[in-house]
Amino acid sequence: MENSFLSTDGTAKKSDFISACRNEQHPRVPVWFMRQAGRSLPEYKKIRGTGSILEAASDPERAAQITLQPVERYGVDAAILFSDIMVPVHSIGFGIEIQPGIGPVVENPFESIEDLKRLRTLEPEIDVPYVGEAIKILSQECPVPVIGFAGAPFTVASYLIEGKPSRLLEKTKALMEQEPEIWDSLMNQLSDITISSLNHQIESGASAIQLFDSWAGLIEPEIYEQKVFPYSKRVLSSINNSRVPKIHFGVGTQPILHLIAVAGADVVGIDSNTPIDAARAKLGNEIAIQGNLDPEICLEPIEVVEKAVSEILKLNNNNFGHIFNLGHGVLPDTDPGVLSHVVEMVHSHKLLERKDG
Ligand code: 1CP
Repeated sequence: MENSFLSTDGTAKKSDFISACRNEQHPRVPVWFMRQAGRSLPEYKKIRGTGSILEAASDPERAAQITLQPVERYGVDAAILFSDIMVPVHSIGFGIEIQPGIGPVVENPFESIEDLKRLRTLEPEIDVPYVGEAIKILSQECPVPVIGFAGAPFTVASYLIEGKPSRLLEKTKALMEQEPEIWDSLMNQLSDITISSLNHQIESGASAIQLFDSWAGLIEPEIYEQKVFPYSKRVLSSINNSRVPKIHFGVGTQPILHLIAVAGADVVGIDSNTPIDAARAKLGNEIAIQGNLDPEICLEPIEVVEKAVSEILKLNNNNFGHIFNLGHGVLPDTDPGVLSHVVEMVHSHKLLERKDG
């Protein structure tokens, strides 16, 4: 069944989320939230422990439990594995820490050709066995599809080069322009790591994958096309299982939306500045869209949230290829009650049956 996902016991379960990824008919709009695991949930804080997120994510039982928390609390239509985009490069020993309140920090950032030696092929069963184990636990316990994910080569490269979160990406831009051969080698190595990581998650039971190229919109469209797009395309075209929907997401991608799609996505994730109807005008009605409630709006009074949710559902215009989500991740101060209300609102909005059957 196309609109279902398989659990490891071999039973096929129907899923509005999978149907929407495939732009097929289903009764109600599916919804999940980027960064729904962790963050503001009190039940997360209880079991999170005091170590780094990288430690919490490397304990498969705990990672599976955290992944399930938003499914249980909000009733979302998909779970996203509790992990981080830096896990694969961390696991091969690049020297990454995730600092609370900051994000990924690299002790010795990537600077020169010598640093290529610090990267190697990812052997998932040896380097990140806990990722597969967490997904296997979830295949048994999670009532909705589990989304596996990876950072796209560009976004991961930007952290390795900048050494810490940056919105200017000056060093990254300098390297890609001034050292094209080093850039190509770095991006190829990161592409191989990303492909191994995603295929491992799928083999372990992930029912969909999302490629996060969070910062793809921070570079000029022409540069994106030459220096970033080819690698993301290779990653998406190297997914072994064609049944697994592929979601491709970035912030500020309006000018490059067609490239985000033709890189090989089944679903294009859009940010809050890209109205759904504008995205469809660029992409056509065949490809599914994921998004795009502004996470900042979730901090506003509930009437403001309701209005914004209704507006998005209206702009979607009864299209089956819509997965409701935020335009970027849940903000740490978000009241979980607001997200529960958003899920109720989205679920109570009925999609009309397609006349063509
Ligand atoms: O729903 C979930 O929270 C699932 C797990 C998850 C995901 C999907 C985490 C846990 N991180 C991510 C993806 C991720 N990590 C992205 C892509 C999504 C996005 O754009 O937000 C990015 C860019 C990162 C890098 C990262 N890791 C940041 C952002 C830094 C920046 O440049 O602004 C941060 C703050 C982290 C740390 C992190 N990752 C995850 C958690 C729960 C945390 C917080 C740290 C902690 O609890 O110790």
